[in-house]
Amino acid sequence: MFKKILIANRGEIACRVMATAAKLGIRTVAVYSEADANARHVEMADEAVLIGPAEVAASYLKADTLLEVARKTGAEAIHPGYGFLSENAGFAEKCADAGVVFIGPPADAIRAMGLKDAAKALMVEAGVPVVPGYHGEGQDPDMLAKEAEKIGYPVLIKAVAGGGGKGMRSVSSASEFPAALASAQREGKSAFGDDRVLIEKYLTKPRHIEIQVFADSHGNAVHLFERDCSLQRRHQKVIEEAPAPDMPEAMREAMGAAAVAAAKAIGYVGAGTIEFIADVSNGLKEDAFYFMEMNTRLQVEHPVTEMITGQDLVEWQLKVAAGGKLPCKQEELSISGHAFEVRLYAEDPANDFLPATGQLLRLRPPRESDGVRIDTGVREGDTVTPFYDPMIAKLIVWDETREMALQKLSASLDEYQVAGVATNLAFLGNIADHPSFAAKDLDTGFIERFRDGLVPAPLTPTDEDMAIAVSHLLLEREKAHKATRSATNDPYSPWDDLTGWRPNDTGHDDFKFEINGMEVTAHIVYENGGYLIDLPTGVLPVQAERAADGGILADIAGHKLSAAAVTQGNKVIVMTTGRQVELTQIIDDFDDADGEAGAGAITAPMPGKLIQIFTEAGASVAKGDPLVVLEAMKMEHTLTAFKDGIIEDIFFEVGDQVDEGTILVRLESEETA
Ligand code: MV4
Repeated sequence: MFKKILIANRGEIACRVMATAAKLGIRTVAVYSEADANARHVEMADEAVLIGPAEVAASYLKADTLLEVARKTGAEAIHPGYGFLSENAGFAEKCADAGVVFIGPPADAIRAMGLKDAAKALMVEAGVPVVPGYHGEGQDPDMLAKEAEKIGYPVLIKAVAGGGGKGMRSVSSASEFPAALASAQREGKSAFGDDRVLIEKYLTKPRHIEIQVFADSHGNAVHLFERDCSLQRRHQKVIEEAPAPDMPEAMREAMGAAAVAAAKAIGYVGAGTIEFIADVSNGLKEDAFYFMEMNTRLQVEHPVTEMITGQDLVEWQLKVAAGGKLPCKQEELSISGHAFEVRLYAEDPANDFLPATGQLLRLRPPRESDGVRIDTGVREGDTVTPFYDPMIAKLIVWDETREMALQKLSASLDEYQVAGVATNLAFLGNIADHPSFAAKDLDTGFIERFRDGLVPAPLTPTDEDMAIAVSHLLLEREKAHKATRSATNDPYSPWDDLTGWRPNDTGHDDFKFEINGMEVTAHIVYENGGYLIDLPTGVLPVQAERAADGGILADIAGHKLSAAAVTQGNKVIVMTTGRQVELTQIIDDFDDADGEAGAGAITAPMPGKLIQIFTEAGASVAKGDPLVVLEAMKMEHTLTAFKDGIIEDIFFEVGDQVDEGTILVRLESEETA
């Protein structure tokens, strides 16, 4: 076995590979870009080497740099993860030339599967079923039109170099064919530099079912059953599961045998996936599945296979790459229970799923257990940048039956807390809770079909939400007082009493929110170590304290609940089980009753060291002006004025270490100053 490997990747997959390496006693070398200096995968590795700036072309895709790092650190092998260089035949070759083992298939196997028409021809030869159609050399438009007629409409035109749906056009009748062909050719040319196409029978209700295969360099090959990845949105997988619901045993055996035959036909070694498309207009049938393409890498969704087989696929990869035999024979492998994986993304479902960036102000995954697994490359406080895939984590659940696993998935999603950046968490929850998903009404059109019921609508804050938001603001204020007092070390501080809430002089406070375009005032009166919150709908007694995990333990009129909240500008994001709601605070007077840590304060968003101060007491600043620079976790964070005003006070000096939530600067409105 290797003593040391280099992981030529980042994020969750780099961490995933390192977890198995650690288990096997293999040292790891991480590589990182400037944007990833503080990333989890860097922290997990035994050593890490900076390879360039944030842009992937200048860092994670630099084949020569990676090989140079492997040489310098003495890494014997390179794990490419997925994406990046994982399916780059040239890189696999370069590794071989440099005497470094590429933990993946031989370059020839990658090439054989790179072009759709050649791959399809190889599969036909190996006896693997392919979608009826034309995948020959000829590209004359009239000839192609005749072939389409022969296949029978509807047909699908696919660019031979295509992938991810690019260069793909469905055609329902002969009259549409010429225009669709021209358009597929144009897209193939511009996206892949290749305008050749193939034509297939168009399956109108397909399921994406893929088989995990594994081969070693001793001529052995097995499959590890199937994954159903039918739930996709624009060719992005959203939920994967294993085994495929309602798959007849005869079909499973036929698909497994076809996949092993496919792997053997191309001299495959390592982990691979054979993607099939199954026509489900008449349910799953053992003679209605067709080869689509082969992915010559470990896939994002490999954990569902691990959960149902009990195998560690990265361990298999490492053993096979080191020249060993497959850990199991086919007859030693079996399916146990059912697993789901969901991909938690930083993206905004309300905004056409646009990728989102920002700091993960709160990131609390559900409790991990035998049946609940989280694969992630980020932690609370990290930033999702625009440079890389915006996946935050994969949540994988397992249970004895699909129904039980689905319930566990739903409960785990409800437990997840993530705020600071828009995510698809609620969208995933809506799928997990959808009756048609429970009813196994799966095909690649599911998400579009139920789109309106799946894309979450923003929630209107309830009284309880307001009570939690106010509790959060009060607790933050409390913490800031304590931090400021201990930092300034003023023995005569008026805040010496550490018990109960610290009311202002009048013993009450007002917090104002904008709810559905209306101003709603929450009037607070402190009482019995808690407070009464007077809302338009009535008065609620509230007790609240910080939980150990930074959440809030609240008792709202006798309803005890555990919640969490984060402040982001004038927004307070409140999280309770299965629910997240955003409240907008109206901050119109910085010097009124909401006191010292009210909106007039700039607080440290995380613990860190002050490394620069741009302003001074009495200075006039404009909204957006930089005030101080906080260095936290090797990154610099410039805190700016959130509005025009006058600096009333700066509590620290350059070099001071401050806790999260500490007031650093007080900013007064010009008019009230
Ligand atoms: C198809 C198809 C229907 N009929 N081929 C999409 C990407 C590429 N890998 C193959 N794809 C499809 N090929 C025929 N003959 C429907 C799709 C398809 C699809 C396939 C798998 C998962 C999701 C999909 C979403 C849309 C279309």
